[in-house]
Amino acid sequence: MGYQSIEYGVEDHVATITLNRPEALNALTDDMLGELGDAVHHAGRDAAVRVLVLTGKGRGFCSGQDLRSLNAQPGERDIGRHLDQYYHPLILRLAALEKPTIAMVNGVAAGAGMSLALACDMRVAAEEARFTQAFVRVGLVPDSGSSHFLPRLIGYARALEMAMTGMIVDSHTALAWGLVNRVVPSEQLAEETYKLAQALAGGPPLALGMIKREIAYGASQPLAAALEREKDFQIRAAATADHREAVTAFFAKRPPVFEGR
Ligand code: LHQ
Repeated sequence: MGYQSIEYGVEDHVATITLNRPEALNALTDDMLGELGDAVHHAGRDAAVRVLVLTGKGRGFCSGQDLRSLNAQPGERDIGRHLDQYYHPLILRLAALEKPTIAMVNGVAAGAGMSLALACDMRVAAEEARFTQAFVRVGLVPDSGSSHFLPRLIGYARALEMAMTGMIVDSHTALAWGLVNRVVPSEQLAEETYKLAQALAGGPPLALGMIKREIAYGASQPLAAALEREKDFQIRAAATADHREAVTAFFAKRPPVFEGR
């Protein structure tokens, strides 16, 4: 699709976005952020895409905001505008995508690069993956959704320790803390990630979209409100052809084939 700083491809209903500035551990430039936002938008609109995988080329996943390009514009940088223009729409778009998203964390995820991984629904990490809320190490504070996602995933105390110290968390600690769904040797990273992606791509797309919204809502709402939301979505799910297909397939003792309707 003519991207310069990322790669985008779709295979077997799974779209993959690969951050492609390996020489800077895929640090995020304006161009890259623009392309990333466009690719996520595209994946959302493409009915052939049922799952999105986000990964990085080379030995890093993403080292966060490109500090060189920030440095190049001292005095005239408006971080608020920068966040409004690039990061916020991207993170909101990822979170609102009614399709499962998986961060395939091949290496270090730092600062806003870690936020990107957190904004995905699941994380599969290579043993070499590392996570750091690097913001504080450059005198900044968590942004791009880290303050929202991190305490929900690993709890207050660990989130605060990561955010306040900028400590580097290795993949096994990340797994123990619930920051990632699984850790695999790097040579198995793609295989394991796409196995999960294919399992999700074979699921009922409308229900998966609703599950994503339901869990996000339920995580922050009182029980009574969550019950109402579950009811609304269950009524919708029960009315889909995919639900009828699944029940028919169950009694026919065959795997269901879902069409997203
Ligand atoms: C980099 C970067 C990088 C440029 C490695 N930029 N080149 C902030 C402000 C405004 C608006 C929006 O949001 C934000 C949010 C943020 O993301 S703030 C946090 C920004 N990120 C960081 O502070 C992380 C900086 N990087 C590091 O601490 C280390 O590179 C980590 C821990 C990620 C990896 O360490 P190593 O594995 O030892 O690799 P390295 O440091 O040797 O880096 C390899 C190369 O990548 C190196 O370039 P060189 O030419 O010397 O080989 C680095 O300069 C470059 N690089 N991160 N963010």
